[in-house]
Amino acid sequence: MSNQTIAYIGLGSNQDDRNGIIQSALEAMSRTDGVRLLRTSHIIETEALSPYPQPKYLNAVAEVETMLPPTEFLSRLQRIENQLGRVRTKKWGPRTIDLDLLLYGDSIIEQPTLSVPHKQLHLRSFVLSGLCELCPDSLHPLLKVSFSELYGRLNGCNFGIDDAMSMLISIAGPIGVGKTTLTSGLLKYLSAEGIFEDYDKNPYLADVYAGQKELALDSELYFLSSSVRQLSRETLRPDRVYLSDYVFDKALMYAQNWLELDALREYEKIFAEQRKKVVSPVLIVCIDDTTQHCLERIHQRNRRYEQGIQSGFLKHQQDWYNRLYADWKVCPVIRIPAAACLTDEQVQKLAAQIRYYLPEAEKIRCSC
Ligand code: A4P
Ligand code: MG
Repeated sequence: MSNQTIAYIGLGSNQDDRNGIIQSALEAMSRTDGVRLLRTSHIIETEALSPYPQPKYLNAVAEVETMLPPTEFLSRLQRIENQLGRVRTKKWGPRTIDLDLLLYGDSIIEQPTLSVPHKQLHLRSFVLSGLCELCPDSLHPLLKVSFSELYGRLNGCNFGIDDAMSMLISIAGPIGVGKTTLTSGLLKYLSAEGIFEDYDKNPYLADVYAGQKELALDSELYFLSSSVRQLSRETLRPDRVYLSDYVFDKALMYAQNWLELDALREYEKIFAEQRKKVVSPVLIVCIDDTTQHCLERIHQRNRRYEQGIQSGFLKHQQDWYNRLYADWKVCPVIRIPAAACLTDEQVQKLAAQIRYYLPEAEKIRCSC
């Protein structure tokens, strides 16, 4: 039996001769006993992920084969960092070279000095783009999701989640896709507080659906003020996790659908002001399904005013969500087919994934 393991190392440099230092680190790795350098990704320039301004990084990922045990391998990497002049100043400070052990086969290692897979890799495009070049279809050992899918969730961004932020996770998708059902299902496995859109209290809604367009602005403003109340920084406590069955931004989609141009301009101004008051989600889960299936659910649940909804309106909603999330830079977005979050087991697995996107303190707080 082979005692060789394939491992991946993230390289980053934002000081001095960044390219030369990365090349030196790769050479030093290939000269290390018990390590064989197999392949490297392209070197890319990336904006620093940092709470304060610092120079851009060069980043790359290397694939190696090694017979060294993981802790031994990490200490060799740290020796290379030291040889190349790494001085540890402050956490996330500029560095000549940073070598992170991203993956060690499929191993899951949780020790005081070593966590594998690297704890932040699913939040960092500068790491995932290299992994996607080398092993796009391999699965993250804990999330059981391919690196190409993890990369797609980030839209080229890097996220660092701060413990002091309010933790809002929002479920998105067109009417009838199953947002409220999924939210309720997830709450069984996440100790989070549910936030449900109170559509049934909107006194204008039924009349608007029945064709009274002159009430559309009142209806949309009613929804807006209700969701601002539910999602505002004043309402959500920084030490809690919240799960909402809608995303704040979709208010604009409905306004665009219902309002005449003048009313829409007025609404957009109010929306932009109100948006400043609400907490941004740290994660969005967007459910996808066919318009036919959404229509079937709408007919089944039989809310009277929804029964006139046509498939064109649902298609428009799907397109709108697709456009929004094709360029979403606020947080990672998990796209999930409705058929993949039906059973209890599927929902439980999704809850475990969601928990993994929260910072350490919240992962613990949020575990049931
Ligand atoms: N450690 C635990 N697990 C690992 C692992 N899998 N690989 C421990 C490497 N080290 C691991 O690391 C701190 C401690 O983490 C080590 O003692 C080790 O036992 P460090 O390199 O000494 O210190 P650090 O730099 O403060 O932390 P770290 O974790 O390396 O920082 P990050 O999280 O890697 O962030 N922006 C861009 N664009 N590109 C970058 O490469 N890098 C960082 C550094 C921030 N922003 C960046 C980039
Ligand atoms: Mg490091």
